[in-house]
Amino acid sequence: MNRTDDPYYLIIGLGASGVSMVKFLHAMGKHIIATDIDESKKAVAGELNRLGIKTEIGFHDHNTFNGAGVMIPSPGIPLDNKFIKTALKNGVEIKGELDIFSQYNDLPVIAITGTNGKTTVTTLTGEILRHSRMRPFVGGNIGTPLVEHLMSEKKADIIVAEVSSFQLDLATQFRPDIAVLLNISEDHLDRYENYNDYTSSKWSLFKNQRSSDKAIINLSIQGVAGRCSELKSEVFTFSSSEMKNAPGMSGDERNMLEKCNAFIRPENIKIRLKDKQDSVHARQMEKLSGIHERENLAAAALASLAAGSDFQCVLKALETFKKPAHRIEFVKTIKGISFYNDSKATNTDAVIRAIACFKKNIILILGGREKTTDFSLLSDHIKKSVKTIIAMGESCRTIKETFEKLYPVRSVQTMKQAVQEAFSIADKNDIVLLSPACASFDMYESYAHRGDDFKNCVEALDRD
Ligand code: UMA
Repeated sequence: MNRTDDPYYLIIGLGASGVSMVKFLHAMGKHIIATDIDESKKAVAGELNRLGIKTEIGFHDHNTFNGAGVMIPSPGIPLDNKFIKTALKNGVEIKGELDIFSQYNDLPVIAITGTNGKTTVTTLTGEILRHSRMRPFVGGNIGTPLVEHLMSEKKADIIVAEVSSFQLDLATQFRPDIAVLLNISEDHLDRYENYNDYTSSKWSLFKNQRSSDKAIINLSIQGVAGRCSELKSEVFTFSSSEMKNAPGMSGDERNMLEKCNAFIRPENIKIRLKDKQDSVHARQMEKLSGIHERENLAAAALASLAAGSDFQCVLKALETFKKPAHRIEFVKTIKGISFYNDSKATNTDAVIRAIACFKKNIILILGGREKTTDFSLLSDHIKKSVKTIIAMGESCRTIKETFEKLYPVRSVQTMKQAVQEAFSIADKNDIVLLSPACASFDMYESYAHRGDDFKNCVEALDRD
């Protein structure tokens, strides 16, 4: 196909992101072809065909890629995909959903990224803004693609966007008014050449910001002082009191810590943002108990205050806030054994955070699809608190090889077996924690699907 004669948009992938993008660009009168490698997308494609959109399902075709004017891959599609690479060599332009969204959006944007905690902070920020009588559209990596706002009849006055590194990798125009970086730890190393590339992707959230924009950043992120000195935006920081004793802090980092805008201590979080100054006390944040959860709260509070909210609204939102499911979610206690679903823990840092919430006696269910994960990062934490590891999924063998000389490891094939095995070896007051450190796609459609299976298996135990 000759590109100059027929410059269509090629939407690659018909998951949540691709389908919304197709519908949006179609509504904007653009010429579109959509493709998905997965045969099972035929039903979705049928719906698009009825709108007059051409689809190629179950295969990708070099001709279609090479003939496109612009290709828009879904965030989950690696950019070293051979069809994409060849089309790029042939001069086809590539765009990501954040830039398409920015092109048409005229509302202020709060964008939230980080390895862990994005969904919690995005949700809580949305809640605080709602209490402030604002009408936020909450979307992005959290599940509702951002372009849905552009098609919605519902009035909004601010966008709260959860943003992933995959989305950032194709962002050249995206410029959030308020950008939040929660934390960075090892993740997605199957997609990035190395940890440094992943880190750079996260920091790129700030790259288009101007001096009138705001950056909200966790001081515990490695190399934070150097990175912050390069930002054009106004920087606000949050930190936990534990950082005071952190080894290897530079003089600049100590300086930043002295001046940080939200300081987290066991008894309270002291927050000050320009003329706004107050504290959230421990009793007001019982639902968010771990250090990482308090960091999430500090970040959401700062983002909301920066967007014009006030402390009363932060407190009101906290009263009604429910943590999103699959994050250290209490399921049930059966015969004194408590079950927790932390299926969203798809990297080692998230597992470390979960383990830290329980003092000891944990039976840990680990495993799934690996992302070139270094499981040994868990060793010290497992040593302190984990009685037995139950390994499942594609990474079962790697987990066994990493830990079996040091700790008891049992391998299982299914979630049902994992739950039954855990229950059979647990003593009263033990914790059974599903916190896999892996993606779910070897056995499930998503982490939510995996978490639901875990919960169903626990419920089934209770019925037996
Ligand atoms: N596909 C192809 N060709 C390929 C490979 C895949 O056509 O070579 C197709 C698949 O068959 C599938 C589609 O691409 O139909 C999947 O695309 P996708 O993985 O981007 O999934 P979406 O359903 O569009 O979901 C994406 C985000 N997924 C990822 O980034 C992996 C969702 O984040 C997001 O909620 C959604 O867009 C809406 O914006 C999920 C996620 O796991 C929650 N994110 C990662 C994370 O949080 O760690 C980054």
